[in-house]
Amino acid sequence: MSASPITKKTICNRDCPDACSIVATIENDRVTRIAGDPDHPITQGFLCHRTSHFLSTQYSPERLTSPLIRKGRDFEPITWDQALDIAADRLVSIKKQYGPAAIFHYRSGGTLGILGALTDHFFGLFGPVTTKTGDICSGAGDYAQMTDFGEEDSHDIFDLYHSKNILLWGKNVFTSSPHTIPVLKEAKSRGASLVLIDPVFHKTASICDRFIQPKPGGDFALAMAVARLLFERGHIDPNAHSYCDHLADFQSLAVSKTVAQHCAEADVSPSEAEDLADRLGPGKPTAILVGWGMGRRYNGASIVRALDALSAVSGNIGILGGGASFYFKRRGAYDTSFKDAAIPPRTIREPLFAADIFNARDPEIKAMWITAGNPVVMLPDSDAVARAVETREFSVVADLFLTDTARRASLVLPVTTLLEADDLLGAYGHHYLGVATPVVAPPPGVRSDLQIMQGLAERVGLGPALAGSARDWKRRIIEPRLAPHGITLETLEQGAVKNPLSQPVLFADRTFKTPSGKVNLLTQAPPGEPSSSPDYPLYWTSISTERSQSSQWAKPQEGPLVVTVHPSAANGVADGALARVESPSASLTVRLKHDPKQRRDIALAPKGGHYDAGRAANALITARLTDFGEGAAIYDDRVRIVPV
Ligand SMILES: Nc1nc2c(c(=O)[nH]1)N[C@H]1C(S)=C(S)[C@@H](COP(=O)(O)OP(=O)(O)OC[C@H]3O[C@@H](n4cnc5c(=O)[nH]c(N)nc54)[C@H](O)[C@@H]3O)O[C@H]1N2
Ligand SMILES: Nc1nc2c(c(=O)[nH]1)N[C@H]1C(S)=C(S)[C@@H](COP(=O)(O)OP(=O)(O)OC[C@H]3O[C@@H](n4cnc5c(=O)[nH]c(N)nc54)[C@H](O)[C@@H]3O)O[C@H]1N2
Ligand SMILES: [Mo]
Repeated sequence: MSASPITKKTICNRDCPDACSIVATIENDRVTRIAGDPDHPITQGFLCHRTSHFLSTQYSPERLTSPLIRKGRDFEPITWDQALDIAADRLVSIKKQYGPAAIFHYRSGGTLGILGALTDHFFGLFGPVTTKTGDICSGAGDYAQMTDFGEEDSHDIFDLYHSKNILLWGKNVFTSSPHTIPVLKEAKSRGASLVLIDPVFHKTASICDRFIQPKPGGDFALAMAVARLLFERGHIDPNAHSYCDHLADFQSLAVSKTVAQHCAEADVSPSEAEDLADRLGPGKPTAILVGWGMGRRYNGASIVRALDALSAVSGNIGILGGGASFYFKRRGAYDTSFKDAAIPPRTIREPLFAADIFNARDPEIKAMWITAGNPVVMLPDSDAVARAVETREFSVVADLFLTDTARRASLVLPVTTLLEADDLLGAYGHHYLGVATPVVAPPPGVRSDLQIMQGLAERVGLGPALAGSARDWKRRIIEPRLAPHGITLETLEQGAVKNPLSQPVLFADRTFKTPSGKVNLLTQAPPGEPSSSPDYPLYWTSISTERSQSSQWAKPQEGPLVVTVHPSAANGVADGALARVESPSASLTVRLKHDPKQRRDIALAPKGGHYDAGRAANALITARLTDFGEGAAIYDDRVRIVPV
């Protein structure tokens, strides 16, 4: 007899600003439907494309349900006891022979669950081992905001209802944070005007009143044009000197070129810069929503610093409806300081993953533990990353699938999905906190990351340090900061709660967490872009698509990667025809799509195409750092289209 359907709620743990509340329908222990929670203030009853299709991933026949050990070129299933015994033996012996620095622990964004901190904790206690530094995703932007404001957080998302202008500066909300759209639409209906500034034409332009399409990375020059206009037209906040350091030097930087020169560099018209200056000045309050993509450029940190400066000098910082919002402090309410005592003996810079691994000496990196990441696909210079994984003495990958990275490991451990997760979540696109509660049990043979680390800890004498159920750990992490505000695990289990430590308006008192207490305005232009050959005229721009979460596709992908260019950049290749995309050192076969709305200097591809299938954008991307912050300049490689 079949049981009647029940519903259960959980919070999505994907690497996404939205952290949605999901309502799952369960029949006979199987999830038959997932939908957005109508009671969650941000989710508002709908899910994104990729997560609405998640049940095919949840119940995919490809999902791993047993640990796998490498045997030559193949894998064989083994039991969990065998797998954990092998892992413990190898890690202990490598540590003994070479020291803990010979082990590299790499954790990425497969789940943003806060309990991931326990994996870090294990490796801190076991070693400390080598860990990653820098950040492929937001290193440059994080650096910029911390340098300028000493703090990285945002206004309450609903403060946008106070804005007269909202600048979506390098932000594709339709793809990357669809739950911002209802807020933007409501702000618009209350009178706000929306502007998109993005070299790529995309759907977000459709909800904006104006679309400015600068040269890739031209935002710094555009911001300087706007700054110069603000100074010339008297739109600098009269009190700016009282809360900004280096105002005169910033002004010198802005006036070092004419508005026309800055605009030519940015490839925009002076009237576009004037429009932005009017919005930031007399058009106040103006919120700048700083996107994540711009930071992934040579001059990425300087661009974000320039936007911070525009907001500050125009007096939009610290006011209702203003702010330069880049990131919401998603971990701020939670206390994971238990892991902070461990100081890694050395670090591998994430954007330079392969080179730093190959160059590591005394000791070399002998073992690697990869959790919640698919670096072969998602880090630049895929070929080198693949070799770096393949050539270790011992490498472990904890994942749901035999990914391009897992396929190169010695040992693969199957983990739980977002519907099976038992965890705590914050969000980097709003201030609501929530708990992930399993809506179904994982299939037999699958374990959570916590269970894996606990199994390993028991085998190496660290059992007591990691002991406790997921709920015990949630309680321990919630209590220190939230209990004083009357929020417990039980409160969060009732439904999402706004982080009581967050501010409705950030820096409302115009004091900043910098050493001087003032905004640290930038005073220098970034180093120029390295020269590139005219033979490779197109910026290789591989960005988020609604159809995947990084390398996790809603549906299996077949055929060549689809690359979009302006018709005049197609080098004679017809719309829909096959072509080669070539960089100076590598190439991919792709299917070309024409789009007259794109710039003539861009070749657009989705990020996350699989490597062994010949679809990985990162196979054409050079590993290099951004100007500051150890981010990755992954959108600045040049390619050309060649007929096949
Ligand atoms: N569907 C889906 N959603 C996702 C993800 C996904 O893979 N798929 N990824 C998640 C992740 S990992 C993150 S970090 C977040 C944010 O993910 P991101 O993809 O970083 O999000 P956005 O900031 O919305 O989009 C980047 C935007 O920056 C623009 N851009 C690139 N270079 C420049 C430039 O030089 N100047 C300007 N002005 N704009 C530029 C791109 O054209 C693009 O529109 O979203 C998450 N959401
Ligand atoms: N060319 C190019 N490269 C990029 C980007 C780009 O725009 N262009 N974007 C960059 C950005 S913003 C980011 S954040 C990174 C993302 O890089 P990654 O974080 O490496 O991205 P994913 O492909 O999502 O890999 C996450 C893996 O975790 C697995 N996973 C899911 N849930 C769990 C779990 O609970 N536990 C464990 N152990 N594993 C789990 C998934 O199956 C998946 O294989 O990529 C960066 N790389
Ligand atoms: Mo990211």
